[in-house]
Amino acid sequence: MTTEFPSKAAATARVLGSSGWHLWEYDEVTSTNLIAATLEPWHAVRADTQTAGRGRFQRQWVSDPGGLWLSAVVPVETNSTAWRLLPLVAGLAVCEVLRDLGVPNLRLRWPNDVLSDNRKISGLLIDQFRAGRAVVGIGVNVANHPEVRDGKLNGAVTRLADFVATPPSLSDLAEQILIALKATWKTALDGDAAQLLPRINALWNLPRRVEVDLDGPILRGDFRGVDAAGRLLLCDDSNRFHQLEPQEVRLLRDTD
Ligand code: BT5
Repeated sequence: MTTEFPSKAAATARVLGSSGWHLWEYDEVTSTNLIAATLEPWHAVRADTQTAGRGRFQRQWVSDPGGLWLSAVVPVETNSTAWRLLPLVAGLAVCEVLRDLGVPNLRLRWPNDVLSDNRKISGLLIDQFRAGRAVVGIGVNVANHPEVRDGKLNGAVTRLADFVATPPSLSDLAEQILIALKATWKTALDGDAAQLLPRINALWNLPRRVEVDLDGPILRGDFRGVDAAGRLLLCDDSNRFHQLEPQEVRLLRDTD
């Protein structure tokens, strides 16, 4: 993956109050994750649109105007416990900000989707371009309509404006999410991930029947949440208990 420069350079990064975040804002980029790739920790990139927004496995992420397309650089030791928890800790931050703004029935879908009433409102994509830091890509539908660009998304997506008469500006929403992310991520970095677990596990709507694709073998059973090491906990239909490393799990499908 090559890192890129935006079509129109932002003049300077805006310092976000006392949070320590620096926010670079652009009109249009390929992907905010690629722009953030060369930045230092606690720098973030927001763009009004992305021409090559990405999901996992090189899936396309529709990034039409009116949505929040944000990438935040955070410090992390590769393969540490905190590293394995990063998608969940970031998802927690996004969920809590959206909940406080008034989005109802929020839940996480393993590993990186945020749903409201089973419709996707946000997706996260973690990249690592350099040792010691990760890029947390966060897409949130705010007032945009991705289903207009991709008809397959009809009925499967929702947006902040469906619930909140006057959503915050995209810059303000970026700031709120960055502040929440820093708070949750610092807790994980300090080795206190266990403190976040009840908040993360409350977001799966447990118990939940699932099918887990281990890149070939399929396990069926009850999803029991995650543990403090970031492992997915599953009790299969033969009553066997599994602690699955995140990288073992290609897909977790709800079956209820
Ligand atoms: C994700 O991937 O959900 C991660 C999306 C991350 C997007 C952010 S935006 C800022 C940063 N820069 C990037 O280039 N990416 C990150 P995944 O779980 O693979 O889901 C992708 C699937 O979500 C697609 O195949 C569609 O089905 C669906 N999708 C695409 N655009 C969507 C949208 N705007 N809202 C809801 N669902 C969408």
